[in-house]
This record gives sequence, C-alpha cells and structure tokens, in this order.
Amino acid sequence: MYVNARSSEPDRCGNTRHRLHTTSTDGGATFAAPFTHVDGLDTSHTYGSLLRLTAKDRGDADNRLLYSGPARLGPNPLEDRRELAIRSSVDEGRTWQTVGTVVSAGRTGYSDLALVTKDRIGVLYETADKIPHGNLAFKSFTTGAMDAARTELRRPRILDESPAKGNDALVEGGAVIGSRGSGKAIELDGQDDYLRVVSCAENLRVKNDDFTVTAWFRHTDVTGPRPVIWAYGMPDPTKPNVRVPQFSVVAEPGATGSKGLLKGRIETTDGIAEVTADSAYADGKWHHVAFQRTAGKLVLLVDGGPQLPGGAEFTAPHALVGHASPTGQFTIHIGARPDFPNQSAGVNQLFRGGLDDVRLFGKALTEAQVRDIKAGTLDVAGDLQHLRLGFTEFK
Ligand SMILES: [Ca+2]
Ligand SMILES: [Ca+2]
Repeated sequence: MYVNARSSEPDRCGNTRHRLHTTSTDGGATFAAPFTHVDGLDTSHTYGSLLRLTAKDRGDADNRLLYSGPARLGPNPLEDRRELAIRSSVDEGRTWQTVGTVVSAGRTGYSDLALVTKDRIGVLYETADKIPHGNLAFKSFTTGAMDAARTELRRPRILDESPAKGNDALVEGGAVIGSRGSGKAIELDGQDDYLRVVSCAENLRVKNDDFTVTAWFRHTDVTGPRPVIWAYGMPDPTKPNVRVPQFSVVAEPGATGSKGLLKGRIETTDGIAEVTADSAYADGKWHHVAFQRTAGKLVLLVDGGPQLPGGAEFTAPHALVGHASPTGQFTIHIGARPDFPNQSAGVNQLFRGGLDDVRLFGKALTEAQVRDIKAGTLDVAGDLQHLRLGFTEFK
C-alpha cells in the first residue's frame, strides 16, 4: 500500500515540501518506514487523490499511478490552492514526474480521481473564483487527451545566495535572465512575470524590528504603480479597516508631476507609514534602492545615499509599534503586488523592466553598508542577511 499524504502543521512554514509519503506491506496496519517528503511534487498543503491507473501485478504492461492536487507551490491555504493538475509516477510512487495535465488554472482545492471507463479519467474537485472552495466541478477526459495536454508544472527557481540560504524564489510567467553591467539580472515583461518567495521562513519575518530591503531596478514606465518588492499581505477589499502587516517598495511613475515617486511603505496592526522619493527613476538606467525602518523613522537611500554623486536620502517619521510581518504563513512577491485575499487569481500590478540583487536584512544598515552593497560586496551584515537573490541562473 502506497500512502501519499498532505503535510500541514508544523511544516506549513520553513518548508516548501507539502506532501509526505510512505508504504505499508501489511495492508495498512503498520507503515514500513516513517513518512518522508515527496520530492518533485510542487503543491500547496491540500488534500489530494491517487489513482492506480495501470499495474504490472494486475496484468498491465506498465505501472502508472496518478495524483491530483494543486500544482502551485506555496504555504497559503487559500491563495496557493490553484492550478489543479494530474501528475504521474511510473515507479509505484517512488518518484513523481514534474510534467502534468492542468485540470483548472483557477483556485481549486480538494479533489478526487476515479476511473470512469477503461480509458477515461474523472476528477471531482472544489473550486470557486476568489477562494478555492464553495463549488464542486467534475471533468473527465481520456488518458490520451490527458497525456497530450501535459506541460511542465515545476517553476524555475532563483537561488537564495544569502548565508542562511533556503529562501529561493519561484519564477512566474516565463521571466528571463537578462544583464546588469557584466552580471545577470531578471527581466520582467510587465504582463505576467514576477517572483515569489514561498519558504515562509522565520528569518523573513521583520516583526517589529528594524530591517532593510535593497534592490537594483531599471524601468521606463510612465504609468504605475510598479512594485519592486511586496512582502506578506494585501488588504482584503471587503475589510478596508483591517490592518494587514506588510512592507513594500513601489515605483509610482505619474503619481505626482512628471517624475513620479518611489515609495517605501509599511503597514502594521498599529497603522500605515510611508516614505517617498521625489522620482520614480523611470529613465531606463539602473538605480539602487535601500528601504529601511530604523528607530523612529523610515528611510529611502537611492543610488547609495547622499555621499555618492547622484545619490539621495529621504526620511519620514515612523511611530508604529505593531509588527510589519504576520504571525501565520506568508509569501514575498518580487515585481508584483500579491493581490490576495478575496480577489480573483492573478496580479494586477506588475513591474516591467529589470530587477537585481534583492536583499533583506534584519537590521537597519548604515549608509556605508548600503554603499558597499551598491558596490557589489556580498558579505555585508552576513549574520542578518536573510535573503539575497542575484539572479545568476535558474535552478
Ligand atoms: Ca511572461
Ligand atoms: Ca545579479
């Protein structure tokens, strides 16, 4: 007996593998080995379904096990239950293929597979528009049609190169590696490209501590907003008075005057605070931004700060005492606004242009440290560097 199970608590955060499996050789009375993570099966933590389609020990020519479940990797029980897909194992569950057939690209929850006739698969599943459950849908298709529609479901990864590692980013929308000077950067098309950090690791929570987020960006947009990074949450439009912990750095070309704004913003349970630079820097050149919360104020250091030619510093008072990160599961979006909860799947605000060297630190860096980062130094505040995406290659 092969068992493939949902893995929820305590692994919802700090772990991007949300399925566990093992076997039993005595009909399920005992398990032959402890449950281990299922490699290659990207999913949110959601009930799934297995179907033993063919089996040599039943006289078939080959072994094939089907699995149905959302293919979107992530910790959020509502946002990441999407892209219901059917994937296959041809070795009785030892390994799973990363290609599969998408049954529905929208929000989809629990599902159940059945063999309708000898060559026809049926799948019954939960779905709705703004949440993944509420309605039941049924689809059926031949195994031939299912296989003809297979696509790669595993998103490419950009590796976290910080000393802590582990906070890799998923690449959405087919974003490509471009260049910044002699190095590499990510190119976002402004249509559907963005990145998500879904590790939900404890060291990515900024809590009520000081923090700094830094990035290179390059764009030419005259309309916006264009998010560089947006951590954690979005307000629920049905609950406008509920504060949602989050921070963001967003270019707002056209916001006021011809040069627009670059805005650093935090929201805590205590309220909202923001600091703005007097330009969206939409000149097609690479610019460096550091946004930080430091004792009593918010700071934006652009292009290394005022000690460098062309650099600038912008500050605003900040007296919020609440946490800027949630206590539960979260994701960090790069190049997009999260647009969740209670909104249709997808994102509306997308960055178009280049991003590079995105870093998050659990402290307020000094101006000298920000200049070092701009100069390309890697080991700045290494013990409190919790994320560093250099966009060198896809994994
Ligand atoms: Ca795209
Ligand atoms: Ca780079």
